[in-house]
Amino acid sequence: MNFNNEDTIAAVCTAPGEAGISVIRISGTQAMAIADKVISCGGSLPSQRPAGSFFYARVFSVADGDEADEVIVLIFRAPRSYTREDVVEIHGHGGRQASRRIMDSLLAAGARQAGPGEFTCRAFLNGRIDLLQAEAVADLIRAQSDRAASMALAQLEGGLSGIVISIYDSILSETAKLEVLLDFAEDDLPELPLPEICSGLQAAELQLKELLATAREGHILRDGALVVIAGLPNVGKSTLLNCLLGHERAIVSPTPGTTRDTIEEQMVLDGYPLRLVDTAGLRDADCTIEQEGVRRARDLLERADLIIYIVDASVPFHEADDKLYQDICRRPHLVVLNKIDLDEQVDLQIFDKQTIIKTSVMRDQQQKALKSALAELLVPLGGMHSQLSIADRHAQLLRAANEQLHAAIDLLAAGDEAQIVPAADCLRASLEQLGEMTGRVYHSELLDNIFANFCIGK
Ligand SMILES: Nc1nc2c(ncn2[C@@H]2O[C@H](COP(=O)(O)OP(=O)(O)OP(=O)(O)O)[C@@H](O)[C@H]2O)c(=O)[nH]1
Ligand SMILES: [Mg+2]
Repeated sequence: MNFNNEDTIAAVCTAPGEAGISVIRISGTQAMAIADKVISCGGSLPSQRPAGSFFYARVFSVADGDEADEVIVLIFRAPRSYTREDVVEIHGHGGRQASRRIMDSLLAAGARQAGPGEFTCRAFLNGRIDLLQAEAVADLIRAQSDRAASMALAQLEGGLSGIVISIYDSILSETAKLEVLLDFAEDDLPELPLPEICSGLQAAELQLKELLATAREGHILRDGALVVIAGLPNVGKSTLLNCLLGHERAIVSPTPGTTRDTIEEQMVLDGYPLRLVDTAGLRDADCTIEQEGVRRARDLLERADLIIYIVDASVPFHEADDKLYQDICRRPHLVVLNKIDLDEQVDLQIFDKQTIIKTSVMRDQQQKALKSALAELLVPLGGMHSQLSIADRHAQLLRAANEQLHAAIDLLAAGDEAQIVPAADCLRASLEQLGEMTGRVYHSELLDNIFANFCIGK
C-alpha cells in the first residue's frame, strides 16, 4: 500500500447508493487550500472560517466552473480532528452522482484519492489512537451483532489498550530492576531481589493468561459462531435451518439425501452472530456427489463451535446415530429430537438429558425453547465476561509474549545470578511482542495488513 503521508487525501466516507446525504472528507496540510479552490460560501473562504464551524456552501468544478453540489461544510483544524490533521468534511446530497462530482472537483484541485483505512492510519501515525483502537474502528463498522458492537466500542475507548499497557509497564519495570543488577560489577552485587522480581512477573503472566482466555470470545463475536446442523438423512436438518432463518432457504423433501452441498447463512441470535450451516445427512452414500457432501459435513463438524445434532423421534434409534453421537457429545452440542408430532420410537437413554430439546420443527412446536437453549450454549463460548475481545493477531502476540515471559520466570526462579542476562533478553522479547499489539512497535507490513481490511473513507 505504502501511503504517502505528505499528500492531502480525500474520499467519500458514506456507503454508495441512494441515501439522504453523502459525506466526503479531506485531510492533510492542503485541506483548507483545496477547499478554498472548490467551495464557495458567501463572502469568505472556507480557510477563514473558525475551527468547529459548519456552514452552507456550493462546490464547483475546477475544470469548467460548473456547480457540482449544494452542501454543508464542517471545518476541523489540526490537531483537533480524526486524523490530527486539518480536515474539511463536505456533506453533500446522497447517491452516486453528487458525491462523484464533488470528488472529481477535489481531485482536480490537488487532493489524492485516499486508500482503504488511510484516515484511520493517519490517526494512528499521528498518535491520536493506538493500533488496538484502530482495529476496533474496523470491528465496529463490521460488527454483525449488538454484542460485537459493544465489544468493539469498549476496545475503541481504550479498554483493551489499558490492560495491555498495564501488563507492558509491569514487565518493563521488573526488566528495569534486572538491568540495574547488570550494571554492578560481580563482586559488588547487592542482595539479589530475584524473588520479588519473579512475583512481579508472575502477576503479569496471570494477567496475560486472563487476556488470552478471551480469544474464543473474540473469535465468536468477530467471525460469528460456526453452528453446524448435522444428523442422519431425512431427520429435518434443512427444515430446522429454514425455521431458524425464518425463510425457505434450503430444499426440504421426504427423499433422504436431498441436501448435498453445505448451505451456510448468517443470523443473529440473542445478540450473538452465527454462521449457521445445513449439511448433507451423514451416511455411507453410494453416489460420489453425496459422498463429497458427507465429507464436507464431517469437515465442518470438526471445525464447529456448536453442533445441533438432529434425531428423528419417529424412527427407532439407529446404530449409526450411536456412533455419531459418541463423537459429537464431547463437543458443545444440542440434541434436537424432531418430529414429536409423530409416534415416538426413539430410545432416549443414550443422550445426556440436559442437552435434549423435543420439538416438531415442521409444526412450529417448541421454537422458543429451542432458540433459548441455543443462546444458552453460546454464552460460555462468547459470553461478554470481560468486555474484551482479542483477535487472532492479538492472541498470537500474547502467546509469544507469554512464552518469553514464562521462560524468564523459569530462569530467574533458581536465584542464580548467571541467569540474569538471558532472562532480561527474554523479557525484552516479550515486551516487543506486547508493543506490536498496541503499535508501540510496528513495521510497514503490519500496517499494510491491518489497514488493507478497512473500507475506503475510514
Ligand atoms: N412430521 C414431521 N415431519 C417433518 C418434521 N420436520 C421435517 N419433516 C419432514 O421430514 C422430511 C425431511 O426433512 P428435511 O428437512 O429435508 O430433512 P434433512 O435432514 O434436511 O434431509 P436430508 O437433506 O435428506 O439429509 C420432509 O418431508 C419434512 O417435511 C416434523 O417436525 N414433523
Ligand atoms: Mg436437507
